Amino acid sequence: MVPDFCVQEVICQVQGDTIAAIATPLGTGGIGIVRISGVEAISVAAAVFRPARGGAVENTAGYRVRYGHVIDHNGAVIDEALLLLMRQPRSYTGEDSAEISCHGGLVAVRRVLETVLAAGARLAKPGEFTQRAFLNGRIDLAQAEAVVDLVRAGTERSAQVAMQQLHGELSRHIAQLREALIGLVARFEAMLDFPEEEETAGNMRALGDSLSTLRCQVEALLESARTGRILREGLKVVIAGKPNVGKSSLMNALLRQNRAIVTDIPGTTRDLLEESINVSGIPMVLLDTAGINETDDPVERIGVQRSRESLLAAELVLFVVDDALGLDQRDTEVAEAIGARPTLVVINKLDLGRRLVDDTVKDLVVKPIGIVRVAAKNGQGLDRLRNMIAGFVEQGLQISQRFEVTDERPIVSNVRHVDALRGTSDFLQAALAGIQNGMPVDLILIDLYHALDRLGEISGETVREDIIDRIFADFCLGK
Ligand SMILES: Nc1nc2c(ncn2[C@@H]2O[C@H](COP(=O)(O)OP(=O)(O)OP(=O)(O)O)[C@@H](O)[C@H]2O)c(=O)[nH]1
Ligand SMILES: [Mg+2]
Repeated sequence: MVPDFCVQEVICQVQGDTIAAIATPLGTGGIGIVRISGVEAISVAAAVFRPARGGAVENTAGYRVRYGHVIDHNGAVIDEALLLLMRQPRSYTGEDSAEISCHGGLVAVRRVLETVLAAGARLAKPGEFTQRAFLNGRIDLAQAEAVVDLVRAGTERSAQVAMQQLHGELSRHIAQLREALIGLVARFEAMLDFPEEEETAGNMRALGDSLSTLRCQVEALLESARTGRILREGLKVVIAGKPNVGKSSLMNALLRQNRAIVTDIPGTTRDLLEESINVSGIPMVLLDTAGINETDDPVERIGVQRSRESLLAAELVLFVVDDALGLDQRDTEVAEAIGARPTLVVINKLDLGRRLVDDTVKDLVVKPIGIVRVAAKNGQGLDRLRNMIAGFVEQGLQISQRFEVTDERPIVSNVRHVDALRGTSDFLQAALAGIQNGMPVDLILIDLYHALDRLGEISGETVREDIIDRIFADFCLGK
């Protein structure tokens, strides 16, 4: 147990040099905010800010807004502004901090920042404010990452997940799992110390059961990751089919804009076209591809290759066939390229006639999740298609939502966390296999120590420094 005064001392020690950055987006806007943090934050603020009603800036209470002017070292007025001081440890970074709200726009905020830098602060690196919050123990790594996710969230659902993580729900859950694992490790270690007393078959079985339960909990978190990833990055939906069936027309119709070039010449689309759309609050990344086709044209060949590659990562395929043209060998080839990915069959050009029988098309596909007739050209049937896409995602989401409600498991949405959880699960599995095969306790313990390390990476307890640096480098400036 660390005595309180020590903690206080640590907090004082990690007050870093004084950093500053513009925290609002660059561009025309009503207000711009310059943020300052570090051991001299308050004296830097005092050097550049003159309160309208006089009095020393240093004496201003925390969380009290003051009105005044930003002045340069000659006393010239740079801007009219509001100043807010936050004293350590009660600030975002845990250090003394100040925020100057000045006029927005490209020039005004930049001039205020320059004045602040001239008064002794240095320009912050991307993510440095949040990194200090992490180093000062205000938030753990998972929470810091949630800050980025929240700022970048493109839909309400993804923002909710990020907010949940920022509040520490994931961190608390991971901490519980870690505590349980530490408890189990202690029991294994006790076996090493007192082998005669502890290492009975019954004892081993009980420990194995507890480990197995723990691993199930880790796996359940991993299962939630699919939902989390979709909410963060969007479901990958690939539009595939032979040339000229109307893939690009379908892309445009779904986007409600003329994004892709449409012509009656087969082989119009040569490259992948990617756009984000939102179906019932669920983000999706829609990909239009070159028609899959044997061809001698070198450019089209590359396009076809890319189409095939994009299918590998598809989470849902819209397999477009042409109702007027009917099926041929090329459709079979497309179906083969799609393989076992969930496939919605879209029979296009409904307006030109009904040649295709549902079942013959469906039979081509390994994993059909539905079939729908549309006319991409005039929008017929598109609402049904949208509903079917949304239905497919909702089905997947419900599974994780059930987890969330009954077990109060948070959703994991970060690739790094998924990787750490997978590693944890693998090491737990190895330990379980060790128990089953009657391995010596010290060997089982090695796997458990690894599992503990991997689990601790999520909150940042056991993560390498270069990884921490990389995480924060991904932040925007001023965060
Ligand atoms: N009548 C009718 N024509 C359509 C429909 N959808 C697309 N077309 C026409 O079919 C032709 C091909 O459309 P595209 O959208 O370029 O087809 P694609 O599958 O992207 O073709 P590639 O990029 O060459 O593989 C165009 O002339 C479109 O106007 C439809 O619903 N009805
Ligand atoms: Mg096209």
